[in-house]
Amino acid sequence: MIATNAWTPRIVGDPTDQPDDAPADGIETVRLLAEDGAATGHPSYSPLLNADQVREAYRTMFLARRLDTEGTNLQRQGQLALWAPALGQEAAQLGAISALRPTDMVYPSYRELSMAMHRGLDPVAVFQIMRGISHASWDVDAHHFGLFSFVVGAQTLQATGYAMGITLDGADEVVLVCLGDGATSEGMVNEAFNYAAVFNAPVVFLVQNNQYAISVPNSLQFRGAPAARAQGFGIPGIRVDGNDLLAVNAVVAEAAERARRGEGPTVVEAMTYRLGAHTTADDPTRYRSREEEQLWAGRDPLVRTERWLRDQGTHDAYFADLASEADALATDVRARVLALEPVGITELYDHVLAEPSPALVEEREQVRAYLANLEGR
Ligand SMILES: Cc1ncc(C[n+]2csc(CCOP(=O)(O)OP(=O)(O)O)c2C)c(N)n1
Repeated sequence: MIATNAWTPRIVGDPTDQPDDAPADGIETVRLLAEDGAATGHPSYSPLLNADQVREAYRTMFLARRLDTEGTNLQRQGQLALWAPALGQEAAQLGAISALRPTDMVYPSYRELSMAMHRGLDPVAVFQIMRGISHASWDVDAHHFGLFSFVVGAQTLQATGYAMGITLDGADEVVLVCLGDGATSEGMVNEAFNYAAVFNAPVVFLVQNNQYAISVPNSLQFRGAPAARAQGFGIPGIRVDGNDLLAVNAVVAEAAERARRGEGPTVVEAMTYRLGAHTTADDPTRYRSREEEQLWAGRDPLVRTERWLRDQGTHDAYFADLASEADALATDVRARVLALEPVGITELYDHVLAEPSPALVEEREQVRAYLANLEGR
């Protein structure tokens, strides 16, 4: 256990309730659900979601996972250029976004299909990106949900700038930004942490620590974990069990409320595991063991949440209906994805900037001329 100081105002929990393979740096992993889904007590945090709210979050997690499988299948069938599965990270995502108000801004990375669905986006919008026919087609302002960021870490600067704007406007909003463990090595992320701290920006950095940046494990990524490193920037850092929906929700809710009160940013390190490949272009058997994958498959956040819901009296019928709903959704999304028409290459320039710059127009015209030249052959 680390000593508490001004930047770690956390009471360490019961060490017997820590994951067996918790990082050896002594930082507590906050949990409210044991691995068998049984509720555990915690000296500082209590569940904030009632059974109905957990059912609603679980529904989105379940539907997103079903579409995740469909995404991988469609890529394998040549219908998508790429798919980035989020299998195993659903509780970290839904726990966090359920802690916000609908008007709070979210900056996703590229794995947050479940968060997009929570914000009412048509999942086909995400499939369009992965089919390579759209940069992203949703209205960021209407959904308070930023575009996917494929430039690792760039979204943390955008989120911090947006949060600084909230302060200048005196608006009653906070920002949540998603990033991975690997992203914390990016210069941009370190700049964002520093700016957020110095300007007391109302932003919560949700680091989904799925333990790998493609094939690079945490042990080759950093010596100081994200929750610990935050303190060097003057930001509270807290680690939470990312497969525990209730704990992530409670920790992010506290961080969001701190931000809303004008007390600045927080780094939340949600410990989780990417059960699938990094993307469909990756083969995780090259860099991690079957035993490790099985250990984490046994910690599946959907199974854990389902157990809690069953303990609370949720009946079989709910789960059966949800499975049918998920299959119907997957069928519908698949059909609509297959019906998507390719866009012209030069149309891809239409949504880069609201007012196209001369350089952009010139590039588009060069591409147009090149394509016309090809047709003439
Ligand atoms: C600036 C930048 N550098 C490198 C890449 C290539 N790249 C794509 S994903 C990735 C790993 C990111 O790992 P992490 O931040 O842990 O997130 P995860 O994919 O595990 O969710 C890298 C290096 C990129 N897209 N952008």
